[in-house]
Amino acid sequence: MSESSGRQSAVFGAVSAGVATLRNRMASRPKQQTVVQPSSERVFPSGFFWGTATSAYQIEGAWNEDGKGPSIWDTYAHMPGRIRDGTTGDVANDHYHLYRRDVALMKSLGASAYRFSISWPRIFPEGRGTPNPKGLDFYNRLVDELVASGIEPFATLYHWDLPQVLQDNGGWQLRDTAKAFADYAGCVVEKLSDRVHHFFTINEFRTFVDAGHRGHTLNIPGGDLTISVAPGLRLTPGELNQVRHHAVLGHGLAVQAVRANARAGTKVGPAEVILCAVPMIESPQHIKAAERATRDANAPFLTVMLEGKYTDAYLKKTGSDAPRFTDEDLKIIASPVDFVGINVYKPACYVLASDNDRGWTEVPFAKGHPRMVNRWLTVGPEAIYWAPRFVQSLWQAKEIFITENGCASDDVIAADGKIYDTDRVVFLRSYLTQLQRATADGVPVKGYFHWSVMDNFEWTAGLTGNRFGLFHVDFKTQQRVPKLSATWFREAAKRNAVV
Ligand code: PNW
Repeated sequence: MSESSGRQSAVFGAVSAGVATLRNRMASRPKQQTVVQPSSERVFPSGFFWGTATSAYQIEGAWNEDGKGPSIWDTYAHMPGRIRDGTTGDVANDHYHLYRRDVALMKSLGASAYRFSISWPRIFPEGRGTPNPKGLDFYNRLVDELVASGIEPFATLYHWDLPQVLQDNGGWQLRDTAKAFADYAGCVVEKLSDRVHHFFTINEFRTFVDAGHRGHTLNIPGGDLTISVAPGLRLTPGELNQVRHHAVLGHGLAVQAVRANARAGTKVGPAEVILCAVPMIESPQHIKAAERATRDANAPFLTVMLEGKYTDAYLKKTGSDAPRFTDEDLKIIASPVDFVGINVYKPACYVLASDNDRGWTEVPFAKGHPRMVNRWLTVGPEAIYWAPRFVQSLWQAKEIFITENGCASDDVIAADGKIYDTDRVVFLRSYLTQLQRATADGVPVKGYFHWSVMDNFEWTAGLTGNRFGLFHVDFKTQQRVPKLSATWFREAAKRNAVV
């Protein structure tokens, strides 16, 4: 309705007169700010860490500088046809040289924590022996910069970049690699634990082990998807189970190396991509079924690390392909940890209670079940509620970190120079709503690390395939531009709440 219209009817004229009277009345009242607020603020506990995450190979570049040895990812990315867009991590985000700028980006987000990984072959180009001082210097400088910026450093000791020399000798198929990993871990924590108070042993056991040594098949809407990563082997099931065993053994030995070499009070734990079975219906019998299914699904990794034994179901299922192990191995694998880190992107499956032997049945995904631009990223925000809940209920974890969560989007720079990644903002809000629900229910989640602070080398998708960052990166100019989601993250971190 327009008051300037010269063709007002009698009725409209009467309404206009009424509006004018109302406006006069309001003008005479003291000014009031009317802000529409959500009915309840979804606040996180005080001291909750708001962080972002990256890994060495995906951002550092400088692949052969300052005495660094080659890793299996240098080798793999240089093999023709392995990376979809033909790019490599040789330069990637050039973070090795631009780390100060990148820490400033994190500061601009109001982030209070940063999870990065240390490149094993930068420290030990030969996998073991004498550490390379220039490699250690880089992480010293990075940690100093973080601390000076008020950002708590969280370091991952292994994010898939095994020194190539160790792979040449047999890699994780050898028990000895677990021992070499622990020696490297002991050296790093001795140097950094005066400033770094949290160490993750290994990132995503399941992905680098299964996808690297046989091909990892994911259950996704519309069918299965098999992913492969370095070193790109196709082992037999029995050999694969032995590699799984050596990886968790490496974790346990590394936990012991941290206890022996780090400053008192240093905390250590794994960062595993938990397979979370989500109850399709939230009622007691279906919740119980999902909890059981989650324990079963994680048998070779989280379950054995936190229970000190392989489940009967896992040993029965693997039969003659079961890993060979001793009781002493199991004790090492289950060395007590201070926290459990979990990467949560998606529900592994939805389940319902069943009166079969195992007590649960899987619900097949509908073909049209929503996903993000990545084919594998099935949307299911409740996964980030149930995953930490089950980690607490199954294994009584004292502290839990969400070590990764995020999504790729097909970001484009709009005519006004901005990047409107509305899909990522909606993803973030729905997942963090569920995470806040977990903290409100008393689950001890201490922090959230968004994958990732900036677009980076997304493994076989390369530099341009899948952009996971809050900052857009132009890999030609190394320019970083905040996306809309960066603004969202900043506001959430500032308010310590879902926004
Ligand atoms: C994680 N899945 O990998 C890794 O830890 C990161 O290095 C990686 O960049 C990030 O997630 C995004 O992909 C995953 O298929 C790979 O479910 C695959 C899956 C999950 C995580």
